[in-house]
Amino acid sequence: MKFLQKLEEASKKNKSLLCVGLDPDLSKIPRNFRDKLDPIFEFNKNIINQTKDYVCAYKPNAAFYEALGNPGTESLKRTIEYVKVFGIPVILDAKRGDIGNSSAAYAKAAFDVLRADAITVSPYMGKDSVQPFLDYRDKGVFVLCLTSNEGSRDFQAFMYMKVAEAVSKWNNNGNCGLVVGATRPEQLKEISAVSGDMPILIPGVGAQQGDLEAVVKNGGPRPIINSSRGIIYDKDPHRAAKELRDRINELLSS
Ligand code: OMP
Repeated sequence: MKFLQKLEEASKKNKSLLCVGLDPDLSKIPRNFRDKLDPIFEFNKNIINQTKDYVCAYKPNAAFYEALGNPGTESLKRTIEYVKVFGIPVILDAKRGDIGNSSAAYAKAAFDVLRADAITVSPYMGKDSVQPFLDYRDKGVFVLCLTSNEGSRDFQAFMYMKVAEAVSKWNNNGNCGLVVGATRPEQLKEISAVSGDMPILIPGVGAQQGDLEAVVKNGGPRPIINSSRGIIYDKDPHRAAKELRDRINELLSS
């Protein structure tokens, strides 16, 4: 099934625009998981079991798994396979992008080996660095447009509209999306005005204190609103995900 179709089905079924970020940190996960054979997978599995009825997607950030070496990669693979059981799409947050030949290998790793449904990529090296990902027509490709961190003012501030317009043109297979931080609601409005019906992945609510109300208002027709630490480290992830899903829906209808 195509990424976008899978996203829409999960979104419809769970009445949700919420994406939960699976960014597990061994030093922060509860003690009872640390004694298990695969602590990261067991922690994720518990989060998935508690939140799977309230999300439209999951977004594991590759850094947290790669930092653990081969066992981390195995935990990531198992996590992706586990999410698949519920028909929910997985966006691998890897922010890749290199010369075409190397990007092709990154795309193979994400889509053929890890079997993610979508990936985040950087546009900095230009279209040929993103093309190998776009060639996987059934997979989603989220291009960084304006990120949530302070440093996005260094370079991205001068070119985010150029990125949004370029990616709209690269979208021949209908599999592109953009990434815009929830901490940049005014720019999100400008971006969604030119990005048509491309989905916009919006991280930065919760721990980074992005403006949820403005994000829902300015996020275009297909916002995907991500929270990672705000959900996974809550003492009750089930309640945290449900509350955030419901709050988004409330804002949508107000
Ligand atoms: P929390 O701040 O814990 O909700 O995590 C946010 C997640 O989204 C992390 O995995 C970040 O790496 C990622 N992210 C941002 O925080 N800001 C961005 O602009 C883009 C991303 C991303 O591409 O997902």
